[in-house]
Amino acid sequence: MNSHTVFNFELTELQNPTDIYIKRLSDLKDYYEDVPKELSAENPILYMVEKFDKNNSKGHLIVSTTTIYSGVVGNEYYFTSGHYHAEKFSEIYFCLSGTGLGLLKNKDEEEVVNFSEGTILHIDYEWAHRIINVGKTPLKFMSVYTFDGGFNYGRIIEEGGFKTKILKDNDGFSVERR
Ligand code: M6P
Ligand code: ZN
Repeated sequence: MNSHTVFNFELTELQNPTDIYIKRLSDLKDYYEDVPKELSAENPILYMVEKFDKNNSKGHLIVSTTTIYSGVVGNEYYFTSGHYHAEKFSEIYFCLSGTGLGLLKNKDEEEVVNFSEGTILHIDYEWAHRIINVGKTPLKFMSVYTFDGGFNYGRIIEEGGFKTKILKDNDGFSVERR
């Protein structure tokens, strides 16, 4: 039987994921300000999501790990698409390894928080959330969220996207607001 244990800390791995998918640059090209032609042709994998979605129905919790690889598209560090939740349900992100930032957005308000190994980010249901890897190694985080929360990707686009850009700046990063 698929037991009640879902995560092994020593391996930092989900046990028996029920779904695994990757996101490539072609899936996110509209989110970046400048996509160089060569990189577009290369179409790198930007991140991978592994999910443990045992019941996939009302009332259940979903656990996932997301691994964002290290790299830039133009000047922008790799990030997740980011989304609002469709319903009023919050989420927890726990950074397992790497160096990153969390970008949170509630209508016109945007906040950037540190999100590196050991950080637990409590995401209130009003806030859209995106994670950016600003380090040289993959950034891996676990999330725990409800089936009932659902996803709303369109609302960020309707609002004109995230205005905060996280750019490569020498060896580090700079935060710019458009
Ligand atoms: C986490 C969770 C998932 C989400 C994934 C990637 O694993 O929040 O629900 O799908 O990150 O984030 P996004 O879908 O915004 O690209
Ligand atoms: Zn979410």
